[in-house]
Amino acid sequence: MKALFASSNQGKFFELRAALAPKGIELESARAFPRLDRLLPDVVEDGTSYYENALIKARFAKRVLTEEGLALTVIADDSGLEVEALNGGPGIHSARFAGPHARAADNRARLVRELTEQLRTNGPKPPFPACFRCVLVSLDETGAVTSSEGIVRGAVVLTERGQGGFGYDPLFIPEGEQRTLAELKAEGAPHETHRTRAAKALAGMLFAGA
Ligand code: ITT
Repeated sequence: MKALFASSNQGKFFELRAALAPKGIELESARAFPRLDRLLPDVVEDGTSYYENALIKARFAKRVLTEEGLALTVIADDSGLEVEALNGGPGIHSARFAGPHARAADNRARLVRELTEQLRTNGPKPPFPACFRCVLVSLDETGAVTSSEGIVRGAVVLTERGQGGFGYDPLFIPEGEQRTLAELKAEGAPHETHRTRAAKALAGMLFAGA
C-alpha cells in the first residue's frame, strides 16, 4: 500500500520510509505535494499527548489532500525525548524546547544547559537516563485511525558527537551502545529506534487479518 507522510521533518521521513518498505508500505514525502509541504510547518500542535498531536497532523494533511481531490492513507509521527532528570521533559514539547521557532541546535543547547544546571545543584550526573518515544497514527481513506508506539531507552550526554541523524541524536546514546545515535547513523550502523519499533507495530496492525 501507499501512504503519505504528514511531516516536514525529512530525518523522520527517511527513517520511517526505510522501516516501512520491507513491510509493504511505500511512504511518500509531503515534499511531493507542494501546498501541503508549505502548510505543514504551521500546523498548531496543541494536543496534550503525542497521540493527539500526531492525529492533528494526520487530519490536517488529509483535509488538504481531499481539497485537492486526492484519496490516500496518511501517516503522521509525533515524538520526543524524555529525560528522567527533567521529569520526563521536554517530551511533547521537544520540537519547541528552546522557543516557538527553535532550530534543532537551539533545542540541544537548551537541553545541555538544563542538565548542566542539574549538575551544579548536585543533582544526577551524566549520562542522564532518558528515552525517545514515537507515536505513529495512520488515517486511511475511510477515516479509520490506527496508532502505535515505540520507545528506545538510553542516556543523554552533555557533549555532542556525530554528524548523522537529526534533532537530539548527537546527544543520545541508546542502551547497550557506546556511540550516540548521530554517530551510529553516520556510520550506517543499523539500530532499532523508537520510530522503527513504532513502524513495525503499525504495519503489523494495518496488515492484521489482511
Ligand atoms: P513534524 O511535526 O513536521 O513531524 P517535528 O520535527 O516538528 O516534525 P515533532 O513535533 O514530533 O516533529 O517533534 C519531535 C522533536 O523531537 C523534534 O525536535 C525532533 O528533532 C525530536 N526527535 C524526534 N525523534 C527524534 C529522533 O529519532 N532523533 C532525534 N531527535 C528526535
